[in-house]
Formats: sequence, structure tokens, C-alpha cells
Amino acid sequence: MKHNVFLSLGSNMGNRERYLKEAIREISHLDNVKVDKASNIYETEPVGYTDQECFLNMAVSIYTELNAETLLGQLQRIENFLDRKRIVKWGPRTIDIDILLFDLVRLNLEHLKIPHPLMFERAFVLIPLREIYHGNEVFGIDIEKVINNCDDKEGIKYYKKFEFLG
Ligand code: PH2
Ligand code: MG
Ligand code: MG
Repeated sequence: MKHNVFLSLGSNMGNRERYLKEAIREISHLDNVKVDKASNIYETEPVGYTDQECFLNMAVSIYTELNAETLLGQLQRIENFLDRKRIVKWGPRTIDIDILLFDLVRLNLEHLKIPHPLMFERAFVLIPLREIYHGNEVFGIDIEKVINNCDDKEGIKYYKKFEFLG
């Protein structure tokens, strides 16, 4: 399949690990999408709106024939299916699925910006991404270096290996 896409997943409500697994299962069942790699799972302190539970975060690499907007629509459908409610911006959620990178495409639409505009400021995104990304640099930015500059990096703890089954 032609496009390599990196996603960030996060959950901080209910059975967090189950929501991550269900989300990846739903993604793997989409037409014209193939899941390539999944990172380990990390437990991370909330960033932005801090009066909420810790998150589980991970990153996933997929291959797809879908264009970015169609893919976004499918991912939002999965979020809704997994009980996602949009109440507080950056607030608690059963599942959040963000498109980080879509090949080397840059996109600046009202509802979809790629690369994800905050990804280089967030260790909870970059630490999982680094495990599955094929290089040390993204758009000329050294992943390791930017992780070191992220304010949230101390709040990121390895949680467990992601097991696709079970
Ligand atoms: N997502 C947010 C806001 N804050 N903090 C952590 N640790 N993990 C997240 O996934 C997260 C967050 C909005 O999408
Ligand atoms: Mg998000
Ligand atoms: Mg989101």
C-alpha cells in the first residue's frame, strides 16, 4: 500500500489498555489499511489540562491507500464507536487517535494539520514514535534532541509491551 502513516493513540478513561487494543483492532479491520508496527505502551502524566487521570499512550505505523482526509474520517468513526465524547478540549477521553505523519506530506486544513502541530513538543508522542520510526530525523528534526527539550519527558513511564492478541 502506498502511504506510510504514523498515528498516536491515547486513553485516560475506563479500561485504558482495552481501548488501545480495541482501537488498533478496528484500525486493522479498515479496508485499504494494514497495521505495520506498534510501539510499547507508556503511562504518561497529563499535559495541557492537568486535572485528569494519567494516560496510556502508544504509536502505530500503518500502510494505507486512503488519502489523509478519508483516513481521518475513518479514525473519528472508530473514536466515536469506542465511546469518545468531546466535552473538554484536551480533557479525559476513552480514546484519541491522532495522525502524526502521512508520508512526508504537509497539510494545513482547518480540521487536519500534518505533521501534527504539537508532536515535536510532546514526549508522550515522540517516545513511542521513536521506537517504530525508521530514522532518527523527521523533516530534518532530530527526534532524540527534541525529546530532551520536551517539558513532559519526566512524566513518561514504560507501562508494558503491546500484545496484539488478548
Ligand atoms: N492528549 C491530549 C492532552 N494531553 N496528555 C498525555 N499525557 N497524553 C495524551 O495523549 C494527551 C495529553 C490531547 O489530545
Ligand atoms: Mg491528541
Ligand atoms: Mg485527537
